[in-house]
Amino acid sequence: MFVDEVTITLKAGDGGRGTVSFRREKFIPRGGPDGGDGGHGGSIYLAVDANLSTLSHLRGQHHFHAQDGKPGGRNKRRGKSGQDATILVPAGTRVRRSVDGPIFCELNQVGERVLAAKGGSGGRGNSRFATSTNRAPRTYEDGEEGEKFTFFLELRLLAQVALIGPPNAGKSTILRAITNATPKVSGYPFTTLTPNLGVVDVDELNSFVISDLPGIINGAHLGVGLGDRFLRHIERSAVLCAVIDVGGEVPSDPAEDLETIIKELHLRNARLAERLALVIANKMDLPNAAQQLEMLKRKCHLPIVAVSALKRRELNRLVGELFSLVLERKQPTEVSIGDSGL
Ligand SMILES: Nc1nc2c(ncn2[C@@H]2O[C@H](COP(=O)(O)OP(=O)(O)OP(=O)(O)O)[C@@H](O)[C@H]2O)c(=O)[nH]1
Ligand SMILES: [Mg+2]
Repeated sequence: MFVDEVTITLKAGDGGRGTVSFRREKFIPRGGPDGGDGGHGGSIYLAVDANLSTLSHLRGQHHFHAQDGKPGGRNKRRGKSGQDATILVPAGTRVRRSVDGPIFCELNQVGERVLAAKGGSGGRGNSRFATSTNRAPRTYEDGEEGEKFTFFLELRLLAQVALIGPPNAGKSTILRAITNATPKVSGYPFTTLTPNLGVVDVDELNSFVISDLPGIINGAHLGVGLGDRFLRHIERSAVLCAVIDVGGEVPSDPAEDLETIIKELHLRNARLAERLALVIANKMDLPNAAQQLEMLKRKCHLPIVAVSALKRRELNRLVGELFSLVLERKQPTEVSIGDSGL
């Protein structure tokens, strides 16, 4: 499941209280004030962790506290400061203090760290209040309260790859097979009504995000079918990949399906068509597939990877090809899940 929004409350640590105390030494009958200051409360930071790709780790835990500072000690000793706390988030996390309020911050780069709630300062101990007229003050300060906020976090996933193609070509089946996402798959057109996103784990260190868009048909750029709204989403992905069904009943022509997709991309925006980098010939397990693949190869100038998403054939090769393309065109572009335009 993709968690795109979470609400958390943060309470930074309170400062420690200043202390009232007087020096007591053997041969000095009336020692001066020596109460130390309280320690500072711990602050809470938000920081980007390169290994996170969702906000789901924050689902079970909504409240975060940093440690309070300790009271001051005798001998002007400052109390111990509370430890800071750090909440890790994936790159692309947008933070607000109210649901539709202004953006408080956006964390996009690994290594970025933002102070989210500041710990309270420690209070002063009585040694700080001594004056020439008041040499034995009993005055002290309480520590300042740590800041307390509710934050709304929203993750804008970067979908480097978008799967596009005619309805029923098997786009969602591919997404299910190579990612942790579980979009609905069914044998009728327009099963997918809104884009789905999934993370492809290439190996232990590398992953990329891929989206599966609703089927594109003739006239999509004019809003036919589910149309235009989804072409808008493709515009944010650096690598476009056409999924074509090559297992259909003859005389269906997969090259024609591909032509339609390319034409629709062109009509929407010529630059989009240039981003089409790979054709996935799907349903290779079906009897007509080999013959239709040949037809497609004759007319298609793009690289083709032939797979069976259903039988999970050649999917490792597909993931390898997609990842090379992602590295080649490394230019993060955004798809926001939960985008109100969907
Ligand atoms: N035989 C065979 N069937 C497949 C393969 N991949 C997908 N299918 C079937 O094709 C049908 C459509 O699959 P989907 O993944 O829903 O297709 P889609 O492209 O997401 O379709 P829309 O969401 O409607 O655009 C389903 O019945 C799948 O089981 C495959 O490799 N071989
Ligand atoms: Mg689908």
